[in-house]
Amino acid sequence: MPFHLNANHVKMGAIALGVTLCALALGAWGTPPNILQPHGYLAKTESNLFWIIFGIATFIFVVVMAAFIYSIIRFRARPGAPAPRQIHGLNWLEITWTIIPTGVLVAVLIVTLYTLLGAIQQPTGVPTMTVNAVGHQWWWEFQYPDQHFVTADELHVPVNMVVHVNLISHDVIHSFWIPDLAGKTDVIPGHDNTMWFKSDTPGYYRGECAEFCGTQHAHMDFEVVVQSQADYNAWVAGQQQTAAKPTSPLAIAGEKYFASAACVGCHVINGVNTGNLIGPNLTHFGSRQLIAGGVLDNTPQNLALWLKNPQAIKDGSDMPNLHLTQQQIDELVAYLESLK
Ligand code: HEC
Ligand SMILES: [Cu+2]
Repeated sequence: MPFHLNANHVKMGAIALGVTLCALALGAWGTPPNILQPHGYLAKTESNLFWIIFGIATFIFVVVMAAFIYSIIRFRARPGAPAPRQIHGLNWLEITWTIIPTGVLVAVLIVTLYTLLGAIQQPTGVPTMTVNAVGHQWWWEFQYPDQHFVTADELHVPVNMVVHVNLISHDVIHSFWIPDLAGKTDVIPGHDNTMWFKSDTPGYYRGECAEFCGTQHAHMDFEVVVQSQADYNAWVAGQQQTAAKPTSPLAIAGEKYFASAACVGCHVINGVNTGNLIGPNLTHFGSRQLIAGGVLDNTPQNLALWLKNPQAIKDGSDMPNLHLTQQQIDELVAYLESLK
């Protein structure tokens, strides 16, 4: 039976187009990190490239679909109509539809090369700083080699600064990605990569590991905090301090317990113990937003859950269930949350 275009086909086409447009609109909206809402030099350059290629692709899609729909309607089979003219082997047509796609691909190649080789080169005359981002299964450590301190889960940088990031892996291949600020770069054991970014608006930007690195890969997030130079300086000065001495009796008991328990075998709190151990440095734990790579937000309730049994929260994590009593948990929560 010959195909007849009817009102239902048109409706189905309209619905498909509507769903596609809604999905695109949703993708460009909301709070999750979003490459279409760039807040930094690199991310903007990269999203410009995306829009150019998307524009070219959309144009081609519309032209091809229009020709397609036109021919379906114009040349639809009618009872008794003669067979359409056969055009197989028509040279000018073959040549045209070889040349046009070649031209399109060359245009895409040129804008891509321009972006790769030119636009994303580091701008000159802008102040720079260096941090080391160390990927661990499954959390990020941030070392500030020039300011001499170490933190985790949270990377603070001043606005409008070119930040060089040395990417170091402690175990397997990870990938460092701050969608709002820059594209991803692999973090490979034994092969130290680097990347850089520059942000232009203060704010919080979610970063994530973008290379599957084990069961808790999805809980390997971090937060980039872009601050004014003055706020950043104040934060650095705070991080350079040794841990605050606890004042409440509960927190004092927590410090005592921390120093005497297994915790010191894996975690450092500057002023309590030393080293560069296998878990996050907790000196200023109370000032951070995330617990253990974003598996939980940092609240006293969530910290209590984490300490009760890390394995129930983040199965496979290197922090074992230490079978703490409720009293020990309350003390540790009071102490750790006081470490601003
Ligand atoms: C065997 C090593 C080990 C021991 C012992 C250990 N931890 Fe951990 N801890 C870790 C690791 C590894 C992580 C990061 C886990 C992850 O995100 O996957 C962690 C995460 C944490 C975090 C979240 C830190 C952050 O910045 O997100 C806190 C708080 C914490 N541990 C407290 C403690 C306390 C208190 C003790 C002692 C009662 C303790 N840990 C004992 C290895 C250990
Ligand atoms: Cu990872």
